[in-house]
Amino acid sequence: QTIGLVTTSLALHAPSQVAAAVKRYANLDGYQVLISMIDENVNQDIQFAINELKSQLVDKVIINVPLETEEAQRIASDNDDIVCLFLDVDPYSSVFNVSFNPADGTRASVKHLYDLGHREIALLAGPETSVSANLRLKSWLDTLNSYGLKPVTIFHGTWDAQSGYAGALQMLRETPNFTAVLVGNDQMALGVLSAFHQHQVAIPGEKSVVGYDGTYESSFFHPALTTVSLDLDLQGKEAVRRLLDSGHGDSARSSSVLPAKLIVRHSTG
Ligand code: IPT
Repeated sequence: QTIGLVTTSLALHAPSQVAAAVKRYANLDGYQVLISMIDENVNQDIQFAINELKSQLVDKVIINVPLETEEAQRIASDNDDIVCLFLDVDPYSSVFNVSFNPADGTRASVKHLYDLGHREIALLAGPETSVSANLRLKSWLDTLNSYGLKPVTIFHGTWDAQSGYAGALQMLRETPNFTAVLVGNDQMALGVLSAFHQHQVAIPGEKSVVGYDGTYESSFFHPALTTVSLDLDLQGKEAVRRLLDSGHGDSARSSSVLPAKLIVRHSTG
């Protein structure tokens, strides 16, 4: 028996860790996993990927691609001959999903910086096309606002280290007075650390850095990254379990919102 996984680029650490978990837990249940990777958030590609899986007689598919609620709803109804479970949609939408609370970890990270005395905080969010990136950004802004603060600046990157590096350099040039930066994911935070090292900016002496994802590698960054940790292994596990349980009709399709939690390491002070 086989389940499908349609995923965004596996060059990104979070989706690759989710794919590894999906494969592991599916195998434990006696299922194989067929993976179809797409590069861009283009609907055509998703349907193409789903069709590819359907042609292999796959009737249960996990979709880890950033999707607005309406797009996800359309994909689910266009493919009502199979079960689609979404991993990167608004957690509180009506589509069948297993996703992360976008607010608990972000709130804790802002509070952490506030309690350390930071008031000049810069934001480096993920791409504007990503639902999760926007939800994280919104929660940062709401929490800063609740402390009577506004961000020094807001940048958007593309999830990879290069974009974090470029964003940090631009911040150093344009608004160098910030004392901390909240970053939308660990890979971009890696690029930020690199830019700061290159410009002899002490971390956390001069600037603190907070990542997001808690990917395995983030504890080996220098300094070890303070980050909002997502249990990506648990997301894969829950997705497989809920997908396999969904065989028994619509009522068996129960979504789940997993917690995100701040891990304090050495990049903040
Ligand atoms: C999200 C990651 O947080 C981010 O780092 C990036 O890898 C992105 O996925 C790729 O789409 S996690 C997602 C399940 C919200």
